[in-house]
Amino acid sequence: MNNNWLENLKISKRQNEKRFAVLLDPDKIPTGEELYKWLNEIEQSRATDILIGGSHLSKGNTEELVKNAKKQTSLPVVLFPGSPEQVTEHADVLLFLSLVSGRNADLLIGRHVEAAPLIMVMDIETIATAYLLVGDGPLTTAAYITQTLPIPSAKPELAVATASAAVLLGMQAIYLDAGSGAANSIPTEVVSAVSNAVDVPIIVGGGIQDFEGMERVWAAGADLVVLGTVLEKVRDFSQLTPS
Ligand code: 1GP
Repeated sequence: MNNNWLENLKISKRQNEKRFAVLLDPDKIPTGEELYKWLNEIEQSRATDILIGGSHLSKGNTEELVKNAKKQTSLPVVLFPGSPEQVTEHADVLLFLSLVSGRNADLLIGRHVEAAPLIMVMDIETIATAYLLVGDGPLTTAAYITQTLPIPSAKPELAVATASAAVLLGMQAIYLDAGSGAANSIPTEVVSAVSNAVDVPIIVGGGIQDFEGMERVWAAGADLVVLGTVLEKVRDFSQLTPS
């Protein structure tokens, strides 16, 4: 099992080279010619990574989308799976997520036990990732589907304690998520508190709308910023260039 993606992310972190991922939700992105055009635009944008997955999929085909993203772009394709069914070895990297902000045993370890025998025989870089939902509502799909309470935004110390525990348990990256389409992105105070407390790469997403929003979380210590909803709606990178 190689670990190139994580090593590269650590190098980016050390060199303060901020990265930006486009999240493709298999349920919400176009197919056919439209998908082809969108993947070309992603390839030509300043995006450094592609994440694929969703907390709740009803019709999308993750494996097909991964294969298309691999074929039509040169960016690393990173799985961000909401369930074991979304795991495919055609991606470069698997974020093996444990929902450490919640107390749902299934999402802390249960699904992982189901998926592990398959993952062990796959040739895919697998990164133990602590996944923290943070926010105060309105209720996001992620919070509803996982049936967990997010960490309150005004309590950075709870996010720090949670992220620290995850690192002590051996987790290799932290994903701070306000939830897809969240009304408010993660407060910069939470990002900077977690970034100051732990050394592992920090991924931040949820509710980020524009370049200024990305810059704010980068400046607070995020190493990789993830954008999904805003790009699904407009499929246009112009709001992500400095004004
Ligand atoms: C969701 O962090 C991702 O898990 C991206 O969120 O869709 O709000 O950009 P958005």
